[in-house]
Amino acid sequence: MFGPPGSGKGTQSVTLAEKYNLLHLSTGDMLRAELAAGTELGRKMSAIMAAGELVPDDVVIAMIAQKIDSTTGKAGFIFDGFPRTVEQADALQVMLKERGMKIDLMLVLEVNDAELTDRMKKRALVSGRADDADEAVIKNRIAVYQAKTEPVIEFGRRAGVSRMVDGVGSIDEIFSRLCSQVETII
Ligand code: B4P
Repeated sequence: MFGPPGSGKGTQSVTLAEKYNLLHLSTGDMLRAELAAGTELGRKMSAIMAAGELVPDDVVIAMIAQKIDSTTGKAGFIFDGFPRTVEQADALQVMLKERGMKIDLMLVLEVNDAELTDRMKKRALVSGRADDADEAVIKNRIAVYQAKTEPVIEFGRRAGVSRMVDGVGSIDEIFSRLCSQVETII
C-alpha cells in the first residue's frame, strides 16, 4: 500500500488485511510501538520521526525481515509505509526472492496536498502524534515523500504491478476501489 503521508494507507490496509487474510505490516506502527515502550531504538528514532524525516533504512529493513520470518497462517503480507526509499525497495526485492516470494500488487493512493494536510491536522486532535501537530512538519513529510519515496512508484511500474487509485472520497468508496484492484489478481 503506497501513497503520501495521510493518504489513508493505514486506514485501508487494516480492513484489506482482514478481508484477504493478510498480515498488516506498518513500519510507522512498529516504530511508534518502540517509542511508546521507551526502548533504546524508540528513543533514538523519536527526534527523526517528530521532524517528519525517515528513519535509517537498515532499521526498518531489519524490522520487516523479522516479521516475515516469524509469521505463519496468513495468505500473504500487506506492507504499509514500506518501502519508502529506493534502497528499501531493493532490499525488499532481495528479501522476498530469498524466501521464494514476490510483490503481486502495488496500490498507490493519490490524494492532493491540501486534503493530506487537512486530514493530518484533524488526526492531530486525537492521535497525540508530534508529526501531525505542526504544519511545518506536515509540509516536510510531504516534501520527503516527493523526494525520496515517490521514485519507488517507478519500481512498481517497471515490474508491472502498480495501480493508481483515487484516494479522495469516503473511506468505503476508496475501500471498494482498492478491492476491485485486488480482485484482478486473485
Ligand atoms: P506512517 O505511520 O506510515 O504515517 P502516515 O504516512 O502519516 O500514515 P498513513 O498514510 O497510513 O495515514 P492514515 O491512513 O492513518 O509514518 C510515520 C513516520 O514513521 C514517518 O514520517 C517516518 O518518520 C517513519 N517511518 C515509517 N515507515 C518508515 C520507513 N519505511 N522508512 C523510514 N521511516 C519510516 O490516514 C491519515 C488520516 O486521514 C487519518 O486520521 C484517517 O482517519 C484519515 N483518513 C483516511 N482516509 C480518509 C478519507 N478517505 N477521507 C478523510 N479522511 C481520511
